[in-house]
Amino acid sequence: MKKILVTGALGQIGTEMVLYLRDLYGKDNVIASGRRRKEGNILMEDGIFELVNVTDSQGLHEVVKKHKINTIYHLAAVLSAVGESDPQRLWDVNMNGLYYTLEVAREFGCDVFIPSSIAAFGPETPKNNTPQDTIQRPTSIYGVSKVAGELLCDYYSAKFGVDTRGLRYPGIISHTTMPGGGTTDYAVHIYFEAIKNKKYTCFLAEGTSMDMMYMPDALESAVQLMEADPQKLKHRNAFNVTGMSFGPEDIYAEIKKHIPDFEMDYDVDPIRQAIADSWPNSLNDSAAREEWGWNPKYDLALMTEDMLKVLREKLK
Ligand code: AKB
Repeated sequence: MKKILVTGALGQIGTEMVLYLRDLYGKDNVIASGRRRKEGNILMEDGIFELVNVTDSQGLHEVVKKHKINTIYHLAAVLSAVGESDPQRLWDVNMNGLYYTLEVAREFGCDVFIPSSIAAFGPETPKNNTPQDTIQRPTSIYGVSKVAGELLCDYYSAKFGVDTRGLRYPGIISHTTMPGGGTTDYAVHIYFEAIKNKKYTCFLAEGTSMDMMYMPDALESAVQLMEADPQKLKHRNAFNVTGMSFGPEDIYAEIKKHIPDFEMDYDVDPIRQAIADSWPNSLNDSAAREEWGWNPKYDLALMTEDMLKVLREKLK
């Protein structure tokens, strides 16, 4: 029987991951955790929520012990754009948080899911059809923490036998919880603004292509990887995965098919633009497809249809 702890449960992916895992494994077997409570949030009312700051190893240790946790979905992290304004805090949360998680996993024999990111690549990486195994010299502190995290997971897996698995997530698009301070966030904001104001000012320039994925595919991919036969996995901790690749002008054109009077202009943020320019345009995810059957369901057209349908209801 799985007993799962989700760190960073109040974040964009965490909130939906907890609900998804509870559906699969049972409400009482999935413990949500975060560094503060958020009254009114569904996770405060339905199932167990524990206060856990991942930079406090003792607190993490106590919760894992108390609930006899055997699997950790470690989602607590500071994202790319906000990380550039406080690199020291990013390092503390992303690196010390991961180190304490791996240590507690080693001690209690837990399996660990840890997302890496397209940020693990850099300007010297081949930009198009980016291979699974290639140059990784990221220039953002977030990217540096992601490469270091991939390596640390490889180490814990080889040295201590901790079953660590991970995906290089692209930008994740969802309608439930807003992302907090990423470079790909525009692709979420644009849908909300299209419904609310029929106008959006994009902080990335036209032609900035990046990989993206719709939340249902992101949730399914994590569980699919965690349930995959270990004998078949050659790349445990850092699978390239993507659902689609587009730039601001493509998502704008797709939304405009549904909202003809939607308008978009540009006010480029140099910090986020520099980060986006250092990331790939499109990933090659054939290793994930071959080793554990990755097969995303949503492309830009299907995702846009669904996002607009849900948000129209929600923002009515
Ligand atoms: C970000 O933009 O920082 C994240 C990511 C791609 O890891 N969404």
